[in-house]
Amino acid sequence: MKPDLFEAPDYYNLDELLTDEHKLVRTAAREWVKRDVSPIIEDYAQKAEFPTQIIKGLAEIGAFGPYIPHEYGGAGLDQISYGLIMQEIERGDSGVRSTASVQSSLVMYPIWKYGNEEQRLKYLPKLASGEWMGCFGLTEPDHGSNPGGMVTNFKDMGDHYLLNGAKMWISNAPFAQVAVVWAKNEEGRIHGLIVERGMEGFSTPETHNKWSLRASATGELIFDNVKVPKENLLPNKSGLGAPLGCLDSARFGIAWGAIGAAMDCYDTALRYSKERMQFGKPIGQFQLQQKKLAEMITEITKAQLLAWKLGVMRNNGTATSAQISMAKRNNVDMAINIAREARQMLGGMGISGEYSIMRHSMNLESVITYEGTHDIHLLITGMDVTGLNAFK
Ligand code: TGC
Ligand code: FAD
Repeated sequence: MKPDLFEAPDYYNLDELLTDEHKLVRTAAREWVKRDVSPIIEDYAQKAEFPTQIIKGLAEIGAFGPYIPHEYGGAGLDQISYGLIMQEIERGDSGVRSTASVQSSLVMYPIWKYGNEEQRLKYLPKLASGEWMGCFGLTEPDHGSNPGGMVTNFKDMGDHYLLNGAKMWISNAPFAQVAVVWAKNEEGRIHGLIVERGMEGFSTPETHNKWSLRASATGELIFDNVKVPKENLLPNKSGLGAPLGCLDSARFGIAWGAIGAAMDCYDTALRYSKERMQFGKPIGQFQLQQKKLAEMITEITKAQLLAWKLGVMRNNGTATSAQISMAKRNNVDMAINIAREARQMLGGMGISGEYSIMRHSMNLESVITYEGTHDIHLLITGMDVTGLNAFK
């Protein structure tokens, strides 16, 4: 892969909206991505392998639980810092950002918010340091967009719970020590359970043949009469709103992350347009190529504003789930369109692993699907503005 010469676009001087701490956090993440991710990521994507050696670095830049309080090992940062870290990591690769999103928003967040103090102290510091990695099991083979229909279930056996069922498309599953799993009790109420690798009857087969998010490990979670200790139930929230609350946090991170992927594609295409000569001119001098670049920087700038304002609302606790949903949908859609246009600007080189664009483009096909598909998010906004529910 070519050397990483990334320069972040900031067309509206949005840096003025950031604090010194935001900029420091972003610089640390950006430098780490340049040093430890960019040089190796294309190789790992080609091999369809997650580079486990970067786990320590992810922990060091605060990517595991950025907003979890210090007392539990987190970085104690605000939501905009969390967003900026996700942006920088996804600038390197969406699959690496997935690993960090899952660990932070889908594993640490529910343990922090829905767990008891013993659970927080047992799991969060080890997850923050990367000593343990986690995964989040909501999606099932027959229940993706409609997680409320899940069939994974647990029975109260007196001194333990007996868990049965299966989850699929689970990021980090093949190497996670800890899984936060959503299952129904005998009354059909959804609860979160912490399942640990090594429990009898629990297996995590890896999913192969992915053309997208190849540097992220994806797998199934299979529960065959798994005895889960009673103290592993998350006691403080139940019902579908519990897993969906975690998704709010992860979708917020994705709204920022997608900007990173888009910025990388734009920056690569802009640089290429000044260097690549055709018809005796740099291709950036042709109006059609300028139109592409002009539209890209416009859309990136709009997405940056959306993410920043959402970060302010997350910081003061006023962001609604529907507002988060809109930003996830808009920003991922923006990024996937920019990746497609940027790829065309590089001509044949656009499909080569010499550049990051094709990898981003393929990755974003997962990002536009997971954490709620584009269509599901359109329907969430539709429901919010009309008051009419398309899902019922
Ligand atoms: P509905 O009846 O609307 O809601 C059930 C209960 O949940 C509450 N609720 C929420 N709470 C918190 N945050 C949200 N975003 C919430 N949305 C809804 C709601 O108020 C209600 O509470 P209560 O107290 O009245 O019971 O549920 P529904 O069954 O009609 O479904 C609605 C729908 C379709 C929007 C929802 O299920 C949905 O979002 N589906 C998409 C599924 C999804 O996003 N799956 C993601 C799996 S995890 C993943 O993809 C990780 S990728 C990780 C990576 O690698 O980065
Ligand atoms: P389906 O729900 O079957 O949807 C198929 C199509 O139907 C979509 O286009 C959808 O928009 C459309 N559709 C569905 N319902 C409606 C409707 N009511 N109206 C209109 N259109 C509709 N899940 C986890 O729990 N944990 C993870 O860590 C995780 N990681 C993932 C990693 C990857 C790489 C991928 C690809 C997925 C991951 N997922 C994870 C699962 C992801 O959240 C689901 O794939 C996603 O929610 C969609 O579910 P589905 O694939 O079953 O599609």
